[in-house]
Amino acid sequence: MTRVPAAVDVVLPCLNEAAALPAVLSQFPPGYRAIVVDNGSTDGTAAVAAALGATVLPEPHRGYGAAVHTGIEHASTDIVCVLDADGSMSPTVLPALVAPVATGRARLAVGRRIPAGRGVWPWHARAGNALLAWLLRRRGLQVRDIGPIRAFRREDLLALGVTDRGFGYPLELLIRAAEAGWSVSEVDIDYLPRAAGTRSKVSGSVRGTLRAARDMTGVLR
Ligand SMILES: Nc1nc2c(ncn2[C@@H]2O[C@H](COP(=O)(O)OP(=O)(O)OP(=O)(O)O)[C@@H](O)[C@H]2O)c(=O)[nH]1
Ligand SMILES: [Mg+2]
Repeated sequence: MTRVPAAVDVVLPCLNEAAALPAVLSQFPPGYRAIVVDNGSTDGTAAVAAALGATVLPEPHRGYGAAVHTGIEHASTDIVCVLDADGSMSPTVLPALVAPVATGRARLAVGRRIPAGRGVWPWHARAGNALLAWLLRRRGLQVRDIGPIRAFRREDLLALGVTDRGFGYPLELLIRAAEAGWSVSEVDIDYLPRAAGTRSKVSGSVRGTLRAARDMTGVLR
């Protein structure tokens, strides 16, 4: 099992990312196909994505997990990736995440964000993230980030049965992977400033951080 897949669907959860999508989609490696899941954006995200050739799915239920889950359900490739659409990470790193899954070295590959420059990753978000990663390592999963970029086999992921539909989704996914004894490969990736003209929904604001903390705490209970 060392072949490189001919096609990989990439799920992009999107809430008002029209300004970021052109640069993100233009960097897709050959064979990687964008599925933009639009969560009621009001900035023309869906039209921009469609004009750039992405598959666009509307998701009426708000929340990161709701969008990601819908995208994975609609994906049709064996291996699927998930990537933030705000320009904070480049799709050019996706093949490095797909490789360990394609060869069978890992059931799940996740990106470990390495901030490219100061101010990219607010301290409160980073501290919470480090604490959660430590809790996961105590459960036997060797990760240093609860990152929003990952690759996996579609059937595997759907069988894990992640139920959170908000910002607890990435943490619940890792907890379930640990419980299922999955091999997880963590790949260093550059964490870039989000695209100009887009607004943070999560860690860039106190409100967003509190929402993510609430969702994640719910997962840990
Ligand atoms: N579908 C959907 N996507 C969302 C929602 N909230 C955020 N997103 C998307 O999820 C991704 C991550 O959201 P961000 O706002 O970048 O969150 P973050 O990376 O923690 O915060 P920043 O550090 O400010 O970038 C982006 O692609 C958003 O467009 C939501 O409610 N629904
Ligand atoms: Mg972001």
